[in-house]
Amino acid sequence: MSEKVLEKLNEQLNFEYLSAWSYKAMEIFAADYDLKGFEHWFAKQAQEEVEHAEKMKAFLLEVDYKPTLTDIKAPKNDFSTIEEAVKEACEHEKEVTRRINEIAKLAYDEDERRVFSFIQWYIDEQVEEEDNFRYLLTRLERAKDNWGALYILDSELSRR
Ligand code: OFO
Repeated sequence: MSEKVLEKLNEQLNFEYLSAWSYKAMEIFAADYDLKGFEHWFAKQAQEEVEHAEKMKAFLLEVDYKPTLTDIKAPKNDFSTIEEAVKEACEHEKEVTRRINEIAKLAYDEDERRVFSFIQWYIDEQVEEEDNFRYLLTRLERAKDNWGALYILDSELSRR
């Protein structure tokens, strides 16, 4: 199999852990900000990111490539508002989509059909990921400094 494609997938496996790490930092920020719904929501999101990484790990092992874990860059820990944290998450997800698309393109160019097929799940998943964060950001932008609206949203998020 193309080493180049597998290395790229391994790089993404590490990036998925970085996503989990970033959302863990947002979970802690939300907890410290007394927004329990957001705390819960980010905790779930971090869990999902670990699942994304695990799925890649399993695939790489199945095709006889041993995954390597690298350093994880410290995430941003402080934000001035919860809106700023969610805005940062939105940008992060756009970056994930860009990277996933890059893997799909490389797999296609290298005629690596198993990776091309495998990565389709992530392409679809990113539609939902970006939509979730955009929805949250829109609601936050509309709530602005209205704490009543923010608490309604917070309680909604605790049901994720
Ligand atoms: Fe793994 O999708 Fe978000 O980052």
